[in-house]
Amino acid sequence: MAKKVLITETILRDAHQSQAATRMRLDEMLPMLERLDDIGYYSLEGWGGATFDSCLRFLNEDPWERLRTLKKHIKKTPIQMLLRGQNLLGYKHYADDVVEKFVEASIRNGIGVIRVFDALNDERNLECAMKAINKYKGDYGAVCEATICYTTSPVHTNKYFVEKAKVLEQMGADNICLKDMANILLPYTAYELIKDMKKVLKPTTKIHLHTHNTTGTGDMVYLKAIEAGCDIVDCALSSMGNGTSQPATEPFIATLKGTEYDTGIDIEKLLPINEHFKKVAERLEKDGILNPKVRQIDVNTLIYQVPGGMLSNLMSQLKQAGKLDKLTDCLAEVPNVRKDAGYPPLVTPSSQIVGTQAVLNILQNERYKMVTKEFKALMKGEYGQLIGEPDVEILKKIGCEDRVTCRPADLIEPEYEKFKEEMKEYYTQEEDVLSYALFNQVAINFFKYRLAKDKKVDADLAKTQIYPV
Ligand SMILES: [Mn+2]
Repeated sequence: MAKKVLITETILRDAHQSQAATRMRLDEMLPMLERLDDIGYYSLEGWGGATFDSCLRFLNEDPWERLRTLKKHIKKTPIQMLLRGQNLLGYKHYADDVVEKFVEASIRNGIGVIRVFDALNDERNLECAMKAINKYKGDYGAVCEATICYTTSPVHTNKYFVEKAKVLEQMGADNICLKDMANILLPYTAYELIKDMKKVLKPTTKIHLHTHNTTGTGDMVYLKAIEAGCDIVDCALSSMGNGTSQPATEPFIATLKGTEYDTGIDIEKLLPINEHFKKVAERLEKDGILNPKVRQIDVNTLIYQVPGGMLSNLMSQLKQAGKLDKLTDCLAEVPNVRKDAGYPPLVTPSSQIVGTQAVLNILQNERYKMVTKEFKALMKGEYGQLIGEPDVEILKKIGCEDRVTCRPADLIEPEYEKFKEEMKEYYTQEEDVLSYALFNQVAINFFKYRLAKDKKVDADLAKTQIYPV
């Protein structure tokens, strides 16, 4: 039976987040939006992740205005976003009223697929966002895509992932995304895992696979996953594909052409679009934002199971301390810390928390002599439930015997009105409150810039440009 494989194009979000610190500007996307809309992709990932932060912090763009503009030009293909569960697009848990308002505003402004994940795979951190997506999606035909972060450990068995998929489906997921942020999922493992997931999920529930090509296995992972019944895969146009980004779109479409999995996408239509993004990539390289090295295969992750971004963080921390010679010791300490903490998947923010703690353990010559505030919070259960049991002796040593066992957001009072009050002098739309809730001072700085530009009250501030023209 012929089974058309669907493709999500990530050139507008993860491709430049992974290769160029999320610095692609809206004006660099605009000329190609109608063409991208005509390709026949399942979705165009274009918002969420780090784009929101980058718009406010570096690009002087209103992220909501970016979304509305994308929607104006992309009429047929759903725009996809990445949402960090109860953290939304920020770095801490928010109260439920803020989560609901954020989801509603995202859908109302044009999001068609919301991919929602939690770094610890604690479904209680997805509950509120998923309920909100399902509450508002109907009016706009949006899709609720619940995510499982893939990782390896003695407790992360196929059975664990399959049960998790079933739970998320029961909670109201239309799609299940398997998110391999570090490219550690291997082709034959992917085959087995997706076969098993397909067996328990409803035939209408789509499986969406996300990986990168950091370690060079990405295309093979997709191919085996498709043979196992995977419905959708994430690719990035070759100008910003491969390496730390997604496997490239064009070779993958060519690979499937004429087979039972044929995507139906006309590869020739992609050529002019890719030519355009080649120029954007050149601009980013010229500005020192895109380092061509990100396109090379890096097998370190396959060996140390440490994601690329985390490895470079470790190295810079050690370099600062003048202890680069301790890198091997630190790499060996990472799996120990991870075990002590109940095997969290290594994705933001847990990757940084575990990595920094490993460095402290080595540099202090004593394990857990010093701990970061974040490591304590992780061990206490403030980020959510850890699937392995954290080490009791260590809990005692760092003063974490009193642990959080409820859904972390149950401890947060409603906070939307408080945020609204705090930023009222800059209020122009409900979305501004949400920008402020997530990025406080960074949002205020942007509001000031916007005010100056609109009212021309401070010509100098209004002229401020991040990039030379
Ligand atoms: Mn990714």
